[in-house]
Amino acid sequence: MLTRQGTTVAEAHSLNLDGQWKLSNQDKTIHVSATVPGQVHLDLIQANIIDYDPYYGTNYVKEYMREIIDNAWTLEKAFDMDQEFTHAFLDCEGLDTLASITLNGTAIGSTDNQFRHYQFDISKALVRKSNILRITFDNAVRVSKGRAEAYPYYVPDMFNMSAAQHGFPNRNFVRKEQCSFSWDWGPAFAPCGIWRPISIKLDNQGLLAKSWTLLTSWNSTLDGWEVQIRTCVTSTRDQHLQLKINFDGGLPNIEHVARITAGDNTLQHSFTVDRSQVKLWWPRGYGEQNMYNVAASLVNDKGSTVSSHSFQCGFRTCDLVQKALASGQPGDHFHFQVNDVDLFAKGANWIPGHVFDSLMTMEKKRSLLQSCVDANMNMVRIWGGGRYETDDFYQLCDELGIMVWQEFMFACALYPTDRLFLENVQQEVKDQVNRLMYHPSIILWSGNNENQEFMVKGWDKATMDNPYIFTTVHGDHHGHAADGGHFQTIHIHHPYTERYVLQENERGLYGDVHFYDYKHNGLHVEYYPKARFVSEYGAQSMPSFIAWKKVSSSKDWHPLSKLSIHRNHHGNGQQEMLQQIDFQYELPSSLRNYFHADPDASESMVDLATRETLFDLFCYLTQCVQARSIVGQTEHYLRGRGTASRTMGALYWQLNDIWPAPTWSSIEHGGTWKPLHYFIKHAFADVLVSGFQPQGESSFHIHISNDKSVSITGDLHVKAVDIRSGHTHLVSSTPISVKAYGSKFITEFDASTLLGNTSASTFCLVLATVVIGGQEGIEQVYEMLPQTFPTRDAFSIERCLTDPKICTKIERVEDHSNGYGIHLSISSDAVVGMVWLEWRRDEIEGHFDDNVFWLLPEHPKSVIYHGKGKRPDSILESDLQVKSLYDVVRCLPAK
Ligand code: BMA
Repeated sequence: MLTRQGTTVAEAHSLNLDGQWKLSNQDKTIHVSATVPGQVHLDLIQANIIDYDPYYGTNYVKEYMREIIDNAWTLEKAFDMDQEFTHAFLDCEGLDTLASITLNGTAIGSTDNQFRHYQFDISKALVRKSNILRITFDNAVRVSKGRAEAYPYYVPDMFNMSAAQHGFPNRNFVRKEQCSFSWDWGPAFAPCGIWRPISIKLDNQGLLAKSWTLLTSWNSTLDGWEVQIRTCVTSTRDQHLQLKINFDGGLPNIEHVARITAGDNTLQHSFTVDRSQVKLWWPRGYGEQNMYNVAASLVNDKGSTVSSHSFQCGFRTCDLVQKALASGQPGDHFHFQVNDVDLFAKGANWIPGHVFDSLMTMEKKRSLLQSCVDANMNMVRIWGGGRYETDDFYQLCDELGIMVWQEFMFACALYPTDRLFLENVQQEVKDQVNRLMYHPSIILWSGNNENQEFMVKGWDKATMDNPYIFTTVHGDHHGHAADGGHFQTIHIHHPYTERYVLQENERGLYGDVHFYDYKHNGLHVEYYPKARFVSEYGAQSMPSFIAWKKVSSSKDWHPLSKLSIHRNHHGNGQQEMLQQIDFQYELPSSLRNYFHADPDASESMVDLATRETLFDLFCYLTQCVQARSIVGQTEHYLRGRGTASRTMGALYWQLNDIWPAPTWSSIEHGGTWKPLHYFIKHAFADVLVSGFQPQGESSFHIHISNDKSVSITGDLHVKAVDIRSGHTHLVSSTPISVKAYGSKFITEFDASTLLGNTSASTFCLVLATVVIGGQEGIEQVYEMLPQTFPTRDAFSIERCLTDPKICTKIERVEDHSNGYGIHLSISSDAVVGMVWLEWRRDEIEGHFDDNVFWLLPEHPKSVIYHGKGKRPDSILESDLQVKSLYDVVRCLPAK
């Protein structure tokens, strides 16, 4: 059960203002009911003023969508105040973004930052009966544009210059979710509204606690854990206050008395907890996620508890090791060390899960994070172009043992550096760090996404012409650079200078690396960087056709249709996916011609039913090539741990989607796993058997990576499988031993050894199985994802000409407390590649334990589907849709 950070006693002295409000536009032609927290768009949908799905087709660029942004919107709430108070403040956990607030006609304040927690003193304006609170939101797109124009120099923001994004420029001039102005995977809605809870907080017997923070940190001098607790209070009088801190789990209870004065005070108390008393918090796979409940309260000099607050905290150390390598070797280390253990970070990048944040429920976040766990990840990177997540999100990461690389919300741009802007940012940073610092899962606060790279590499000419202007603090106001005044230069520090100025092949020696290559075959290992830590790498794929169908109509079902191109915000993305398919699969020429045809001409090439089938196959093929490329790259990084690259992190781009569109995600909007997610699950397993062909060699190498805390010993069995006959023959059995957290080369085979007993001259499948004798004599079997050999050439799909007659059978269905399992067996008459299972019924939600695999004749495979929630009635085999490479051959266009 989630217990979130929360205030208890103060709740009696507060008024929750969430719930129903009224919404109106600037000229008062619209009056509708509104829900808070929320976004104006959602209220307009609820009231049927927007009577279509903004995510359908090209609706997101409809004129009315842009008019909503142009308007100013007022949210209004009427309420009575029944409780006694001396002090009151309006507590706004998040206003998006440019808000002016009045209470009973009196101006209370204004806001200019979506990510700040604003508190306004309303002690004088608040009355007992019929209060009217009004919050008006200005147009963020217009205001940011005005600021950019008035600014003394041009401050570039890369991504909005791309027409393919159908978005707005100048996002860097407003502290608002940067991708809400559009991104290369997302639409521009620039929503506004009260997006986080809002309430009124009242004093309790003259005392009002405005905030509570908690930090646990290791103090080597004291050889113990330092716990620091802080609360900011406003008091009507001088008084003594007792601060009480109660831990569970056998940790000491603390009482501390402090004298405060009338007005604002900060009460802070630190104490040490002995190391022997604490059970450490560990990332998943390394130990338990031990957490402690902390209840803090303030008791006044009359013995009454006047405020209280609770946290759930953990104890762990974390270092980002960046020391130089031993003498003579170039570069620095770059890896995380938690509780003194060096960790390989396995994970993905997290983006906002919906344009309208209030639709991104906790249940959806939980399901995504659980999908990270199910795919053996231990880290997510909260990318800097989105939003800081809710407390519950981080609490879930704490509980699941998922480490969080948390960025501040700046991405792919340079930013103003006048004092007003920087002060606003400084406050944002304080608010977010104070809110979240007690979470053990947050192991890094990172400044931004790719801004230094933007600067140093000169993505915009302006940064080359005058780089220093962007790293100098100046001026007191927006639009007024200091003239001759006090200048302060921000330096771009080591290792970022080295990381960006070195030659391409040396950059991986410092810091973390982002790597994208759309030009070459994604399976070619020689293009992957040899780097310490790769915090982004990725390739695009389509969403499933099932998902795409819901946002499109039949005329859009072609790889190069207007809609396909419109919704792919990465310019040239559709062509690049077609090219990757051609690199990796030798399609029948008629199919290839159809995919590459002019979309209008393609309509006359096939009938509607075939068009639908072919587009479905296109979506499937993009997902197959994405999975193969990205898992190939991931395995390269995992093998890199045991090499001179010293790779210790692989976070691919991107975990999730903001809407249904062609993007880099491994989980599509709605939660369905793409093939990539299933492949990643194999790659990130504790023990990985990884096969690949090194550059320029015809031999096939096998590595084993062991991410367990103990060494493994066992045997590696390698078999070659004849694709045509399905015949399997054992090539070799090799004893293996890999140390804890190690990775090493085991053996290699030349092509003739592998192909020896097969009828084919160039292709076979390689099956590698490691059998590990466990301590209790338990055997574990790991299968390498079968790869075509040689992987370096396109696999001719026409090799799969035998109809495999895939047969699926539901063996049994079982209900669990919060879901159900469907046990399936799948068999085939011939070797068949990339067998992909999906349910046709929307109400079946969950994922398979394995999917997208090679199936061998006479080797039926058992698969379990883990369904969420209540099991739908009568699930049948016919509800299952099965695709494979054989379908690609079978479904040729007529001409
Ligand atoms: C990186 C990311 C994102 C982007 C992705 C794909 O630059 O940081 O900004 O979406 O690549 O282009």
